[in-house]
Amino acid sequence: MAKADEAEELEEGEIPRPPKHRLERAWTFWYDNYSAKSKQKTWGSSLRLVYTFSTVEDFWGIYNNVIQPSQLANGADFHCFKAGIEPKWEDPICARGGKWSITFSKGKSATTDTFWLYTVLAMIGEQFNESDEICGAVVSIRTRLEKLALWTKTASNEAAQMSIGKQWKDLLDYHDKIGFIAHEDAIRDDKSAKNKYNA
Ligand code: MGP
Repeated sequence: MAKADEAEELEEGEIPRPPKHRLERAWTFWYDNYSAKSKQKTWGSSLRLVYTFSTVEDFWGIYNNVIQPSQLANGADFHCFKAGIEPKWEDPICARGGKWSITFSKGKSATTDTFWLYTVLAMIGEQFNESDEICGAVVSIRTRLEKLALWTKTASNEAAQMSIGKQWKDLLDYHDKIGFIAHEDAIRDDKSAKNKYNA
């Protein structure tokens, strides 16, 4: 739950600003652009840190001033991760983790945008029972589809992953099957990696 900051000390004649509401922890938005990616030698070299926020007001400030994910160019990824965690398999906190994914065909942009917002609000509001297991979320815009992924920390912890997968579906009111792929399987088998869990 967000806590209001202590009232700031005012200079004479200064108008008090309402206190900001602190989140449990800081979060970072990242952006990656696939068109640049195809030209790059190393995956991730077009990944950019956009903004770190730790209050409710700063979250809405950035959210209301960036375009909706569905408006991003094909090939773009937009990420919201706990501050200090990079949205990469190589990050030490992500390395033994994996991701739950939901994929839409194009034309469901309103759903993608709503699901992205609800997912981010659930993360930053610490709504997940296993909130320590959450690394962050990614929305990916591709030519024919749009994808949402929720990255978690410990792929081997089946109970935690199943709890997160089911809770994610509940909060989005999403009823189709979703799958969890461990990053180590994605690294080994690339696009043919099998789901470790289904919810
Ligand atoms: P992906 O996770 O299958 O992305 O990665 P997506 O968006 O489902 O697929 P896309 O083709 O539509 O972009 C695609 C490829 O990017 C992988 O096979 C890797 O080669 C590379 N890649 C993706 N991620 C998340 C990473 C990462 O974290 N680290 C490294 N080194 N490569 C990655």
